[in-house]
Amino acid sequence: MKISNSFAVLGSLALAAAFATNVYAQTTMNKDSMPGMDMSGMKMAPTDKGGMAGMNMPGMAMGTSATATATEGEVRKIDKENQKITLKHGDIKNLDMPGMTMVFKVKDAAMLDKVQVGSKVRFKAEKSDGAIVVTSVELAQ
Ligand SMILES: [Cu+2]
Repeated sequence: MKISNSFAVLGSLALAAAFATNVYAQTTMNKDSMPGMDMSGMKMAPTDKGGMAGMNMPGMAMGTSATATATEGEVRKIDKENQKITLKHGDIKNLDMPGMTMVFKVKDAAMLDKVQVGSKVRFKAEKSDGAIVVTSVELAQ
């Protein structure tokens, strides 16, 4: 019991360190394109197994800026030929869109290589020329 507790603490510390590094990288690299720092990428998936209670830092709250924030989703269909992906997604705050299942165009077909049908993902979607385009997608952990 004592050992596993230590592990949980170590894990939290490691994650906190990673978190700090991530924020640093984003603020230095994306100063212009990401006002208000997008930390949503660090939000833990609900499926995470225990030990994450200590990760509830205030800074990890969802961003409120109009910049695209990461949205949780699940891949339902992948259409590489047409550069499209069907996602069952949660609320997309920057687009004022409630959760639903829909088809998105992806900015880059290569983005589709890292996901599979059934993958839980975090993605960003933005309006571009009247269409909604997924600009980034990563596997949720
Ligand atoms: Cu939608």
